[in-house]
Amino acid sequence: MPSLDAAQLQDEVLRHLHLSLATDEANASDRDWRLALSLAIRDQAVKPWLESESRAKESGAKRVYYLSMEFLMGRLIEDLITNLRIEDAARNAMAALGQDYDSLVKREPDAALGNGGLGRLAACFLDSLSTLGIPAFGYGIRYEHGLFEQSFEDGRQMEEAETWLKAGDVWEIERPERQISIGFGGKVKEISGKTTWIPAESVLAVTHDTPVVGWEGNWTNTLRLWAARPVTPFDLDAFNKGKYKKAAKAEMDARNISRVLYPDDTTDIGKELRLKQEFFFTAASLRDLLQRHLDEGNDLTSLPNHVAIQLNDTHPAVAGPELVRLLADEHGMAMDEAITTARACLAYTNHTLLPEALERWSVKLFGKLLPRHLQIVKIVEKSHADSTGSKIKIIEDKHVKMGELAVIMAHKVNGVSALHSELVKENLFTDLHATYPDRLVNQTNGITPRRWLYECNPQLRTLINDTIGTAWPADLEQLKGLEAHADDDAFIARFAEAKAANKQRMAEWIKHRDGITIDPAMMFDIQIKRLHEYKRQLMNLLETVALWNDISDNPTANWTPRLKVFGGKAAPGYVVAKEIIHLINDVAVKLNADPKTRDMLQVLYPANYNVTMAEMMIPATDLSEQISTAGKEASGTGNMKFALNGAMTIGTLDGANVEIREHVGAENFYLFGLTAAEVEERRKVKDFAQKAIDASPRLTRVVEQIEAGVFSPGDKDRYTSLMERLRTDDYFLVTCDFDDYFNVQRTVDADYRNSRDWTRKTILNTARMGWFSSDRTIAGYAKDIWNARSLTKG
Ligand code: 26V
Repeated sequence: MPSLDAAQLQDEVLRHLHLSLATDEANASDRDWRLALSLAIRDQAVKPWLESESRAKESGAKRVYYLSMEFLMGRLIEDLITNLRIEDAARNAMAALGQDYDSLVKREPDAALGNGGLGRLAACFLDSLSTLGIPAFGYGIRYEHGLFEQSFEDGRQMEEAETWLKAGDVWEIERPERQISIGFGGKVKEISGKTTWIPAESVLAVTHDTPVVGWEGNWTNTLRLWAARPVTPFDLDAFNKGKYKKAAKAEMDARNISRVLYPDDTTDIGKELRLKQEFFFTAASLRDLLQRHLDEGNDLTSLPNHVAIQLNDTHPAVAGPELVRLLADEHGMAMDEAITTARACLAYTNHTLLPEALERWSVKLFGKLLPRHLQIVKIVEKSHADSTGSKIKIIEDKHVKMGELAVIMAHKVNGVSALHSELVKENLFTDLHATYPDRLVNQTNGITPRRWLYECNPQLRTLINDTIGTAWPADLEQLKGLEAHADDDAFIARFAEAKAANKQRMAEWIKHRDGITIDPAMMFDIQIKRLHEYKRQLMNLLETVALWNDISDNPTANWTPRLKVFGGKAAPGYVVAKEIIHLINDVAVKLNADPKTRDMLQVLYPANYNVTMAEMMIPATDLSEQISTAGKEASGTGNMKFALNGAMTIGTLDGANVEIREHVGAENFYLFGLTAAEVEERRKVKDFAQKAIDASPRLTRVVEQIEAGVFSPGDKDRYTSLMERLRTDDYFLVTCDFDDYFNVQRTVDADYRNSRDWTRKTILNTARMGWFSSDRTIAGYAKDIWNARSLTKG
């Protein structure tokens, strides 16, 4: 493990302040200090990084290539400091320089190159791959603009471009000499007996590398992001003729490919650019890894011994035909062998069953951008049909179905929780599962305990260290050792103190950020995640209004004071989700102003939820809301973060909730709602939603209040269509689960008042969540899917 003391680090920071940033102590800005510290820390990562790469090379071991459109990294500074174990040195060095370490660290912008769970999972996986010492690259796109910034105007969501690169990314190493030309469009020709794709246009993919340091700095992998640049900087001839726009057009078109992360792809506009993004980073990554394989003196037949390519959803599924094309057309391998070789390298993870999120490209667009790939898709489809007799098509209704393509081109396909993987087999790829019975498997998601406990919850970290020692961050099952203390009064008191301190920290943060006062003595009931109907933020809100009604009717009863917290962004084109955001904000205004109830119930919706906000809120949570319609949330990973940090969960039998409940014990989990099978049955009942509303006086009252404009004074009809949808088209069964949810919430109220027993339950949650470390998940992938090994562990 690299080590350096505060004095050495102080010298390094000053050196960077002077030589890299050309300033001095008297003139340095906060940004200068942050960058100087970051550069000094990055330096510490370089030697182990280079050593890891050369060890990987010498060993000839298999490398894992994780292809993902999204990496939701958040801030990196604390991650590196923690993993390099130089926390004290960093803190003391900055103090000696008269700088406040905590406020400097907070100035780093989040790298928000992802939308939600899928992108954050990729980031946790990188952390675990390095911690486990498995040689790996994360491959993705260096978006100039990450996920949009959200603000609220009169309760409505507004979006603005995000600018994380404004002050430069201090962690990346740009390698301008390492660039790969990527083609689009054009024609396929036979040239001296060889099938050759001649693209009509090309762009360059330029390498940007970021070190990913594992726990204790024992191994460092690379996150390699591609930026799109023009082949020729600009058209000098056009420029000299005064045609400035024309002169710059090629550059703009090229740069647009890595300009912005797609916040959704529900609309037709941008479809072509999205497909270009997918092919751009996939093709660059494949060429890069093939070159490495050949440079290391291997031949292509041995590719599957050295290369495991994981497709994070279907976004990089064009890797199938592209790898076949590279092997067959460019390296002369026979087509059948190319398909077999590619399949032995490729594996695919499915992250959703939602039909609107399953990628399909029109044959017209696909063939226009990737004419040779369309031919190869047809060859693959035919070879699949010939060898298996299967009738499943990749191309159907004039669309290329990327899910089917990925299953047929992969040797293993996994879902992300036990329940979801079963549903993938039963409902999504039913016929393909029958054809390839060993292909579909499960790897339940996990989270990195370094970021999601050690770093974000120093209070609890210290208590755990004091109780079971310090080896748990790399071996999370050791948390089991806390169980023995679950009945120990002194330990219970310290656990409760840690929670209280985290709630206090969150209260100060929101006061400072938004000027809002919240009371840390209330129960913090938190739902933070993307806004989507299936996640049912609306049900949570309806329950909030129902509770408000009950409190208003009987304000002197013995209520358990609650703070309801919402956080999350809606896709800019997702109208219903945006109406729900508006309604949450409208309800917040009304309830928070009600003198009769506001000491018992308050609603908070801080704008612009991101990884950093999650790190603040999760440790402060008493109750975690995981209330999706059963069968719809593939896994969830937020659910794991909350339970690990000692929150109780109220949730449905969905995604990884099922396994969380099994691990923490049914008595330590608030379960409600229909099961996935019951959901399917209920949908068949005529007018099920209206019937459920009619059967529930509480729900009826709430819906009628919203319809009457109680929360939108002066604009009575604001939520008419939202409520109409609830009554007649409640696809996610908010109405059917409402009463059960409301009632279980009252059990939560009662239990929370018995604070000793409540804390005991939350301790058992933390103690029993060790299995949900992403180290366990990655070890599972390595064994069952990649056949990859660790170079640091025996
Ligand atoms: C994408 C889209 C795009 C079009 C509009 C509707 C829609 C709905 C959902 C999605 C999700 C795409 C895939 C995804 O992010 N899945 C999430 O993956 C997490 C990591 O495996 C998992 O924990 C979440 O349950 C799952 O939703």
